[in-house]
Amino acid sequence: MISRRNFFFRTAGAIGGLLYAGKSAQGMADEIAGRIPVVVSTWNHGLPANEAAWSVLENGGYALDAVEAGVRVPEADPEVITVGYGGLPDADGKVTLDACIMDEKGRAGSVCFLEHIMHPISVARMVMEKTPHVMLSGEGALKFALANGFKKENLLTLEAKNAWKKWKKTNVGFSPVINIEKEIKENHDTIGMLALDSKGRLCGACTTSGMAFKMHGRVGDSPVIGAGLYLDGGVGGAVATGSGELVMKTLGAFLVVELIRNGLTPDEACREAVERIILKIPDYRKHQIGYLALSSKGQTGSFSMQPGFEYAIRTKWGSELRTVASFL
Ligand code: SD4
Repeated sequence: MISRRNFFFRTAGAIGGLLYAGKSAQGMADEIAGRIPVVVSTWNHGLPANEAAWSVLENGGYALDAVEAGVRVPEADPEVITVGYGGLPDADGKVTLDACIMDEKGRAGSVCFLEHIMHPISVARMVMEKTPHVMLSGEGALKFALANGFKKENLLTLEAKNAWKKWKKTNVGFSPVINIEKEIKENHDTIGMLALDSKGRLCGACTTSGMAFKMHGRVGDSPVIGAGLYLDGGVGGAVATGSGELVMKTLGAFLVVELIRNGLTPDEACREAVERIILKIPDYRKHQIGYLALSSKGQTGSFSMQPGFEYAIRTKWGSELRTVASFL
């Protein structure tokens, strides 16, 4: 059983980190009051992504355009080895991508198991805007993308191919352990982004190449509405990163948003959703899970299973990378 006391003790240390360190009480007050545009995204690759989103938001633009522009940055960056171009391949050496997007009206679009397209998020948006469906997969998603002007590209970089060859030789099989502080240096992972624009419209996006060396055909939480991303324009939004199987089994992002609806703060809601995994899934210690939430009032919150998770935030006061409290 989890001791609630111990649980809250462990989380308390990072709550200070969620404030605008040295910035101003005004900054925090405005964030809570929702008087400002704000964009948040997972991991340190969220910093440049947020800048692209911010250039839309600061000019009074639409949060949906902001999140799409934002996550396209790591999608196109070969140095980011878990999103889009340069992403690590699956066990068969294929780069297969998952992405989804949601707007303030509750519309959603998604693609999964998509190959050869550098910007799956833009295909997901097109699924949302141009089809009667929510999700397209594999060959069908590729066909739809090509029919709509997207280019077929090789997304497997030499570095990613070499990493895959090395993995094949070690024959260690699939390992879900990722991004745990002090164990893995590169803190690059799925990007989930939430933005609230100056008109109060809340939108979100999530895009990934998924777990490295996954079974061919495996789809994670990231393109699943309610798992990797969920939002209700009048309540709040949430994104997930980490072991998708655990997030899917507890419908993590939906859970976070429903908890906010029921009165929890975004921090509390993210904690509770991690705790749900701890209570339900016996081998939770082998996994990293990070939740990030933004309420429709502009309040942010986050919590993770393992230490090492961080998120980027951009407001008119500038850009910041925040360390997140963890259960372990
Ligand atoms: C997945 N959730 O495919 C993604 C991977 C991820 O941090 O977010 N890693 O399961």
